Amino acid sequence: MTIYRSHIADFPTPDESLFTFLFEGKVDREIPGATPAFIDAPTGRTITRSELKAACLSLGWGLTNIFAKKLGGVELTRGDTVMIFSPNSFAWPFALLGSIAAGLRTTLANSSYTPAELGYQWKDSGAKVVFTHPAFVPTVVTMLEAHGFSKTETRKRIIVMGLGDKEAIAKGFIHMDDLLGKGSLSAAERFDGPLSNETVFLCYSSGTTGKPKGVESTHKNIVSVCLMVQPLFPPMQMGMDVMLGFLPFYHIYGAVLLLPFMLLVGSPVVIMPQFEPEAFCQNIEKYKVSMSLIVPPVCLAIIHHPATNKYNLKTLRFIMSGAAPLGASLISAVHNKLKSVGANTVIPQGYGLTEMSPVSHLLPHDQFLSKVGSAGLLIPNLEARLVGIDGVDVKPGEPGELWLRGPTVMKGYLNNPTATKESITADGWYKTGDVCTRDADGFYHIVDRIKELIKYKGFQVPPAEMEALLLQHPKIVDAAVIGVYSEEEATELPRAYVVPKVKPAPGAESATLSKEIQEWVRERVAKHKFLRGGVVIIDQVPKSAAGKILRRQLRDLAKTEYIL
Ligand code: 4UU
Repeated sequence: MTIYRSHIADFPTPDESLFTFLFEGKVDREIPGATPAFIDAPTGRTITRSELKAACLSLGWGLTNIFAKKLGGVELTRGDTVMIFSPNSFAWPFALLGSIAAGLRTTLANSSYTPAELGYQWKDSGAKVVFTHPAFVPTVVTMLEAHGFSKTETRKRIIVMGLGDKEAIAKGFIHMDDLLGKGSLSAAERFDGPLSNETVFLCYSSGTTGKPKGVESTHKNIVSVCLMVQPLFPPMQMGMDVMLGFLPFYHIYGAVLLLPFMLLVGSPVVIMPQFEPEAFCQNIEKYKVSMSLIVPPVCLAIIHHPATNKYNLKTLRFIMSGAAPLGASLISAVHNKLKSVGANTVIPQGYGLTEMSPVSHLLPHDQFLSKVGSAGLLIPNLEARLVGIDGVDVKPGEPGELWLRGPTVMKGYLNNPTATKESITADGWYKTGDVCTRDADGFYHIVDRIKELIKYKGFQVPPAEMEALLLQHPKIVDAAVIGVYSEEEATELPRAYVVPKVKPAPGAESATLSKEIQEWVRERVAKHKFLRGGVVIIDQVPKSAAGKILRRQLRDLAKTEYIL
């Protein structure tokens, strides 16, 4: 067995609840309460750390002492799960941290989910209540009604998100404002004490195979990862650095690095509802933004969008890309483009997985050009192995599946011991499903993915879920879904190979059926799952003797095809 470690010495991480860790003791002593924590990009509204802490303790009190007792909501007690279903907003961190202060688990749902997709996560996670953006209330109501809740019952399970903007929403629903300002969790009521094994986040990931599963990230996982990331992050200057936050908070990348991690380092996050090139550049100028976290397609926008030339981007010194591969040429191109407008920006990469809470590798900012294209170095406290298909560790420099061990490996998949056992060995190694090489300097390169997963712009598209959906189409008898890489969009695109009941003639007839299937899927799934890579009609899905789809064969086939 060859075990690799970080070049940075390991250190112990505390056994504290996430809330206590961020707002009590050492961190609280080091960062003044008057430091801005979050800024709402569209309005400029700002909240300081001490205001945030007070509001979260107040919301936590409201959730456990007012929601059921005074407002007719359902009872919420420690360990219950609440769902957050909203695009980024100023109210989002309050919903998360207020729930955490009250000892609740939070399950974070993609805000472009359809009622059916949301319903899957609602049921699987066992959530009792949904925090949602005012515009999304109808989706949640539809979802809850599909799960048998009456109109009155749905009102007990929805909390409309917002701070001081209650007038804007439909009457009859409980609003976050109704829970605020009525009391505050005392130290005794707060969620304190050793918590290493208690779940705080339940994000959904399909892992190496199958449908999305609830990833149980514990307080210890999240507290640890924040501390472990710090030594490889560029040093931040409190009072100087400003982070632009558009990555969705509901994905673990944003949920950890834009929220608890930034509260630990003490630099404010300017919250954008979503990525939009003009607003991105405008906000950098307006808020003198110095750093941002991105996914690879954002590089294309920076290179090609006219807004890059229109605004002052000189303050932008650091952007980190993660969640999908970013090629060396794109890194150089975006670096040069930013240089041409006067910004000397470093663009390192990070690598991670939901199951690793989520970061495991970071490229040091001062080596982003010398090690361009590398996913970086192992962060401290983690051990890594590169394992061949024979289960034996590969020789140095050779590609192998990355296995990881340490305090940030998830507790497991919720209510799914079989999947947990398949992905975490008895001695604690998490099998990533990604194939890497490690060079002589300890830098890792992600070279392949052996799991089924497709990533569209950093979002997971689980093939098994797409295939199950396609099999419900009346004209389809078999289907397989893979990802095809698009240079133009710097992302994989989901492509379906389908076997129709009645084979259409090649040409126009086939094209019509492909279009029809693409449209049918569009009506049923969140936008990141649209079959943007096309629908290809085939005679047979290649399968192993055991009936497993041979995705590799389809990927090879895809390389020879050109589809509009
Ligand atoms: C090639 O995408 C994530 C988490 C990403 C992340 C988080 C914090 C990156 C940097 C960071 O600092 O999680 P999931 O669960 O949605 O997807 C995980 C999968 C990986 O298994 C891998 O296949 O996404 C892919 N992936 C990458 N691939 C993630 N980062 C990279 C990368 N290069 N840099």
